[in-house]
Amino acid sequence: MSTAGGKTVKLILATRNAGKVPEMHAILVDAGVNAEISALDEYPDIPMVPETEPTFVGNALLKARAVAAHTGLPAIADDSGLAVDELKGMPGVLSARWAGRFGGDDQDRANLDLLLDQLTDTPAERRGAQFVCAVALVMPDGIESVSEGVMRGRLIRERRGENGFGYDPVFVPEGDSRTTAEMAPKEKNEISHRGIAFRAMAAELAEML
Ligand code: ITT
Repeated sequence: MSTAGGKTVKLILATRNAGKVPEMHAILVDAGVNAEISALDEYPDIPMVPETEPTFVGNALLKARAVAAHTGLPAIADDSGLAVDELKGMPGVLSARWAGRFGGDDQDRANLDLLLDQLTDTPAERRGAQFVCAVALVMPDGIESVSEGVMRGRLIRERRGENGFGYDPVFVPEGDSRTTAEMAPKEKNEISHRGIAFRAMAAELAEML
């Protein structure tokens, strides 16, 4: 395995979703960084930071700064969402709670039902949208770096596919005819806003070390 400077770097990924850790690890290894990554479930005493900023970059920085300050380790955080052309970029940073606060599986279903309702009268040529992801890296010495990824596409009228989460069942990326819920996870990562942003951040980190 190739590593930056041959040493292992310890990182905290500011998420309670432990499933993101192996994905991040693989992207870092590809960039030549051998990292030992922990998620927040290993630090139960770190308080949840409310995502109060109006931008993805702002929220990602909020989370990464809080975790770096608390642990003294390099911290990575992401924020993402769907920006719909017809809704002037919304739900944007409100994507996770667009239909209000439901929790659990009902949350994604309610968010998507509401979005489809809102776009009922919107014709095909105005159904453009993009997924956006911002990733922030905050080093203990205060150095910060932000990377963004965008995946453009269009919204269809009915759900298709079982993979993914959130708005995936109605999002068809540019250049494809399937929704991102009809793609294998690896295939989606290659073109996704999150994949693009994380790979850019991994390259930045490789440079810093
Ligand atoms: P964390 O903040 O704890 O990481 P989260 O995924 O709920 O979890 P976000 O604030 O990043 O938090 O919200 C992203 C929302 O945007 C998510 O709930 C989805 O509704 C939507 N979203 C983001 N990326 C998506 C993707 O790849 N596919 C489908 N929906 C996505």
